[in-house]
Amino acid sequence: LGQKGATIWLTGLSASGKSTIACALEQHLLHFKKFAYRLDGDNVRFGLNRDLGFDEKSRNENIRRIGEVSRLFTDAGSITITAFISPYRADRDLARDLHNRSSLPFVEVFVDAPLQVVEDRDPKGLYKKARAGEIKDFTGISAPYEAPESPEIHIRTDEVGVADAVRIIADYLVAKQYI
Ligand code: GGZ
Repeated sequence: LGQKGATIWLTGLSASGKSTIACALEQHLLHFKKFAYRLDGDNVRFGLNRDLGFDEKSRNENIRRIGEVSRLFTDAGSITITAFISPYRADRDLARDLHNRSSLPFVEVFVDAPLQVVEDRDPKGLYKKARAGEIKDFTGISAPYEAPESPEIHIRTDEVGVADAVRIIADYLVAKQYI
């Protein structure tokens, strides 16, 4: 296969740009014949985790399972890209520990945009609904987001475009010899 696998763990608010960067990064890696696989809400929250909601316990379990699945993919040699809010530091650290115990690379990427920016973007109108009290436990409004304190990579998506974000992550993977 010529590659050992690594988990690229994107974390950030809704509408921060996680899915966009995850898709573009996956395409970039596949273009260079790297085995990449993306885990996001569409293929996880509607399948494996369809029994889970958005209260704190459900999010803990969501991230625990995604951590386990990403470890398996990465153990199989994939560049595994996860795109979940993953708002709790302890949950992300558990996923990291799981990888560390198997000597598998784990790259935490803080996909960072100020709340005001993501609220202005509001592509699905979810922030508006959350402000109106129509969605409870909404991250950034009525549920916490614990920003990473020492992520491997920090990208401000209100300042850096998608192509540059992909380049920053890909350059990191090359520098670390993960690809
Ligand atoms: C946050 C919510 C909520 C609540 C539904 N809080 O922007 P989106 O729509 O497409 O992505 C968000 C997604 C978050 O799911 P995750 O699995 O990434 O969350 S976590 O890691 O915290 O478990 C949003 C939508 O689901 N969504 N209700 N209350 N986001």
